[in-house]
Amino acid sequence: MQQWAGCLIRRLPTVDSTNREARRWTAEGAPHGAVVIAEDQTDGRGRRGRGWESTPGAGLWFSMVLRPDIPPESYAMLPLLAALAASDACAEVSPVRPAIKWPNDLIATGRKLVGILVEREGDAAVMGIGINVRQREMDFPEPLRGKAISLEMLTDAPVSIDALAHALMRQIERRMDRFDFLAEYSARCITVGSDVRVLEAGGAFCGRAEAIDAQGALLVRDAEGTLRRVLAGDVSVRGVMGYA
Ligand code: BT5
Repeated sequence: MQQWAGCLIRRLPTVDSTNREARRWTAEGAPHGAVVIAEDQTDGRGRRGRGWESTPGAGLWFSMVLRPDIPPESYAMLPLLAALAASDACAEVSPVRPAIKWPNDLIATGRKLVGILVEREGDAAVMGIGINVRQREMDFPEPLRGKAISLEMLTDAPVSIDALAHALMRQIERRMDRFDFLAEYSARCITVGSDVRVLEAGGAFCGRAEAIDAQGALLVRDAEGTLRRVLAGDVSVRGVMGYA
């Protein structure tokens, strides 16, 4: 049993976004490890203004408040920690261990299974994780069909959303307390060692992803041989999720 992760759990039938709720709660003093779980999100959020499709009752829509004792530059590692924790939590409750694509997409059979959104709220952070569990192909809106997948589509066996939530809390706590997961993350991340296309605010470039540094940035060798540090940006991996 974990010590602090899930010390308080706010379970809601519906909310705009569990991340927003956790941020409001953080501002009111929610403790380290407090969790918000909703059955439905009316305005589930992705990164950079994108949305997250949260089929009611069909997934784990989860946010945890973190008040970690880490230096500010280490906050960028939190999405990576979330990816490892979510991948292992899926493997605890189902036969699926999703692959990790830098920084925080979890994919299986080339489709997106999990989305992660970590946001700062004052000195704290909110770690938002969405895991598709029960959806069938037709439950996803048209643009996501063929691109999104759920645990039960992969296994054809029932998966307990509650057991998944508890596995996730344990996995987050274990890694937060040690905070030395870079080597493990690098070994398990399919982006490292792959040809990638990086889309940044200033434009796009292609190269080979060589490593991840201590701040969680992706180091990409471009066509001119220059090693470029990618902190934020959308990275496509050749051969995965539509990038030929
Ligand atoms: C993410 O953004 O993947 C972060 C999603 C985080 C969702 C969780 S749910 C609990 C917590 N509360 C929130 O409000 N958010 C967090 P990004 O990398 O920007 O990807 C967003 C894109 O993923 C969308 O533009 C769609 O293309 C795709 N997408 C949306 N919903 C999806 C789903 N259910 N399954 C797979 N892909 C989806």
